[in-house]
Amino acid sequence: MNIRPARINPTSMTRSTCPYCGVGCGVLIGRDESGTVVVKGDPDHPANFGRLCSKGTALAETISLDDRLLAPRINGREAEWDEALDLVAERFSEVIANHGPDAVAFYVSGQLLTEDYYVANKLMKGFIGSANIDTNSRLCMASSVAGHRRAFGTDTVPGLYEDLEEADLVVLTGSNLAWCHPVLYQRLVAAKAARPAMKFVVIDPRRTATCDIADLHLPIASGGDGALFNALLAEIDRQGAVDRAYLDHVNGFDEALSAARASDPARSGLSDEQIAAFCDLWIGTEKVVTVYSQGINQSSSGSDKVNAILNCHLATGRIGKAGMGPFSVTGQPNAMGGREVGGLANMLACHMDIENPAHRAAVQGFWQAPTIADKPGLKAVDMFRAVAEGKIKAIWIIHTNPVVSMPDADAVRAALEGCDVVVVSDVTDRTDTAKLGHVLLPATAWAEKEGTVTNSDRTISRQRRVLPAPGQARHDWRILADVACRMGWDAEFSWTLTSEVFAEYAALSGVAGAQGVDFDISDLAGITPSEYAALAPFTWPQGPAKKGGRFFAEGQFHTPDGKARMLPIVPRAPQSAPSADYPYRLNTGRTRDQWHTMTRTAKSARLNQHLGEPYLEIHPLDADALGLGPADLVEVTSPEGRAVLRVLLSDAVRPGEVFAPMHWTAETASAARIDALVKAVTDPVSGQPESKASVVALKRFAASWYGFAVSGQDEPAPDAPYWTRLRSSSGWRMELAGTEAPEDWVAYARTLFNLPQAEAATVLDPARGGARIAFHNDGRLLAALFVGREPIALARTHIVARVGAENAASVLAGRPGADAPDPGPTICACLNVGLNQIREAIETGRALTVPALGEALGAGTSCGSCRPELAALITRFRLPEAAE
Ligand SMILES: Nc1nc2c(c(=O)[nH]1)N[C@H]1C(S)=C(S)[C@@H](COP(=O)(O)OP(=O)(O)OC[C@H]3O[C@@H](n4cnc5c(=O)[nH]c(N)nc54)[C@H](O)[C@@H]3O)O[C@H]1N2
Ligand SMILES: Nc1nc2c(c(=O)[nH]1)N[C@H]1C(S)=C(S)[C@@H](COP(=O)(O)OP(=O)(O)OC[C@H]3O[C@@H](n4cnc5c(=O)[nH]c(N)nc54)[C@H](O)[C@@H]3O)O[C@H]1N2
Ligand code: SF4
Ligand SMILES: [Mo]
Repeated sequence: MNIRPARINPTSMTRSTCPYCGVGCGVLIGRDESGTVVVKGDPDHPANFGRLCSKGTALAETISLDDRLLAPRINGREAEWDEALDLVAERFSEVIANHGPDAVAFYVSGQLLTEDYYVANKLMKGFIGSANIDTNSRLCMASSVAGHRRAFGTDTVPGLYEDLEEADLVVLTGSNLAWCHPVLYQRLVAAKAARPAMKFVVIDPRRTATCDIADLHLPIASGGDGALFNALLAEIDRQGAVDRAYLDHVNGFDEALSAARASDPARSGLSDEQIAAFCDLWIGTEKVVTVYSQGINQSSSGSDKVNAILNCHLATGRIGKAGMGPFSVTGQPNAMGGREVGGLANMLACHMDIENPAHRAAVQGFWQAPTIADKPGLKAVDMFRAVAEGKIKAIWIIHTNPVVSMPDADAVRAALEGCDVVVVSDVTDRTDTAKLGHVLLPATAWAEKEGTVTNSDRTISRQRRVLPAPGQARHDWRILADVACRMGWDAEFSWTLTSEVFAEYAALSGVAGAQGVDFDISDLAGITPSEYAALAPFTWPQGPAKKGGRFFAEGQFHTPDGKARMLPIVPRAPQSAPSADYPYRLNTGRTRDQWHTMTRTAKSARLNQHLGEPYLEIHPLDADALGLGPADLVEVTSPEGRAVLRVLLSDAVRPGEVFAPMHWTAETASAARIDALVKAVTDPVSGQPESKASVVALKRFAASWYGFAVSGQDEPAPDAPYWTRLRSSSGWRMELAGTEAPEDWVAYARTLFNLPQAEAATVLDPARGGARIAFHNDGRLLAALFVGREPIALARTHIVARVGAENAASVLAGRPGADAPDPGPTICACLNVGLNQIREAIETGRALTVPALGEALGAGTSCGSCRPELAALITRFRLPEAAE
């Protein structure tokens, strides 16, 4: 292929890729005059054309070495690499020798770079000889992978991003694109502005920020998508919209149709009118793209839900053509690359099948491997169960935090506590998982490492290194290869450059292509280090058979007869049903400005200002029935575990359903690891857990005191039944609550802040249970604690800003002076615009549109991630008279 060199930017910025979501935005990294690292959107990258969201914009704030793991550790003490690597190799070899290769496992991540992933997969499947390598993509993309493979024969995403812009109708189901793929969402907003006739349907039990763009929002019952898409298929047939010519490329139409006709549309939880409106729009719009994400995948019927969607596109031939097709958006930056490379326990490298003897022989031959795994390994949930049962005796966890993100997370924690050998490769030791590692291996982080990633539309981009490896940190692939060499395979793991790993992988994909597999990038097999250094983004495949573009417009599926398969779908409800003991449905997911378990995004004070506390979104009617007020705390219990969260009243969720973010950890809150409550039930085909449909009981957490604290000191150690701890612009901020008030608040505060000697100013009101304490050094505020019997209603932004300032005692008034009104919780993270400011501008009629808010306050004018929230605030605060 023609390897276009990346254009050299005159300002000597380095081109790389954002390490967060699967949109895969290109970034430019450089330094300003003062030498500070700056990150901007790459105007030439085909995913984002210069745009970045709030998380991408804040990347430079997350690269500090605070909290970094900088040297290997063995049982808590620092060690040399040689000792740590020898130990890992010895312990793994020992377990394999005594108990067989299936007694060891790797649990890896869709955030690993392709080269890292390639080495991990090669070591486990070809040399250790087990397929016990699984990845957090099992929690994320496995149902899409299973659905694709069942329908297409391979795990192929047929379309491209521009299809979403060219479509006349975009259906988003189980996707909160505005928060989770913000730049793709912004591309859609721009497409709609250019072509107002374009329509959007959002299918989600909640009214999310994404609904801002929706012409139609369908608040589907949890798990109801199978019933809805079955209804659509039956209606496609009834209205005569089946593409008979395209059916020549498809098997299974009749069976799929009769199953669809037999299924009850009412199980979608939608009214006949809503279903009819949806079907008419979908059938009546040829150029339709159906985008889906975790509301589809994370379900005990996830793969069937995927196939129900694919059925509709196959029946109408709306696939692989401009502006048409099913489109699974990937979550992690390299979720797609990991699938390509064979990171899942049931796949081989380069989309080849572990069950296929010809594929196994091809891979083994190419690797010159002593063995090759011949049956699928354990999928994530089963893998940790096997750890708990002692069947897996050594596990290596790389680039993921399963003690927080796996369902039934307390059981995962217990499993690791009981495991003989736990090795963790991470960039920090401050994770709930690393706390349990016997051996910790320091990895280089984004901006220090190099390799490639594949985004949602099959675009492969380079991540480039701009910072030196700090301390002893090494690249993930290098650490894996170092261990492989020590296990006796030095010839096969002897690369010295990342580009050599990539070239080997590209060559192997040619072997796959020769087997008729879709994934072939063998044009790059001869890539040189300098070509690799200059590699510009390109879309796979890039092999002799096909270069870039879409798949399946003319059929040509990767099944034995070349035809796609439609599947008969019998919709199933989520496995747990609400009951008298656990009456509420617990839905979980993401917030706009945090990334998963917060180890990186929570380093940015700016990002921490958006929804900076673990919360439970609950309908006001349910809250009333439970006696829950607006800022109360609620105790959430499931058969698996418990959490205590802040109540967030909202009619965006339906009565009987509650929503909580997945981000909080034992590092950031006392009891808010939401996966401790999630039942570990999985889809029978994909093994993906049902992360969005557990059942819980709710009870007011009867706090007798509430507290808010700020500190400019070292990390505080809160001791309270409820606490949360986050970095702020001036140090730390904490929320606290308890059931028994300490006798001496000043002593409590001294311990909390580790300020045994500092001068204190206090306002104590024991009769009313109130205390306000400010520690200072010659009048300069060091830390402050506010407690009372009710939730603390104080201007938090103002108090955070006071840390380090003079006149410490004045903070005890708790409110800003008239000259400095409280901006309220941050909505626009880029320009730091708060809710109160926005509300004021709307209520006074000063700004009644999103662009007007931009003009008046700057809000929404930089990355644009907050625009859907601005629109929602306008609807909420707009006074009736102003609307006239
Ligand atoms: N800000 C931010 N962005 C991220 C991430 C992050 O951590 N933070 N993570 C990235 C990753 S790895 C992923 S996988 C993606 C996930 O991206 P999304 O899938 O868009 O995000 P989620 O919030 O997990 O879930 C999407 C929606 O599914 C809805 N839902 C729940 N049950 C159902 C159902 O039965 N049917 C339907 N139709 N909808 C349902 C939920 O209410 C939720 O709004 O985001 C990526 N982007
Ligand atoms: N209830 C519920 N649970 C969920 C979900 C949900 O929607 N609801 N979503 C699921 C989904 S879709 C996903 S993708 C998972 C995500 O869950 P995880 O993968 O567990 O979450 P992360 O916080 O992204 O973990 C990444 C880890 O890698 C570390 N790290 C960062 N950079 C590097 C590096 O370069 N090398 C190495 N070795 N380590 C590094 C980080 O510090 C962090 O500890 O959560 C899943 N869990
Ligand atoms: S949308 Fe945001 S998080 Fe996703 S890749 Fe782009 S900048 Fe990064
Ligand atoms: Mo994900």
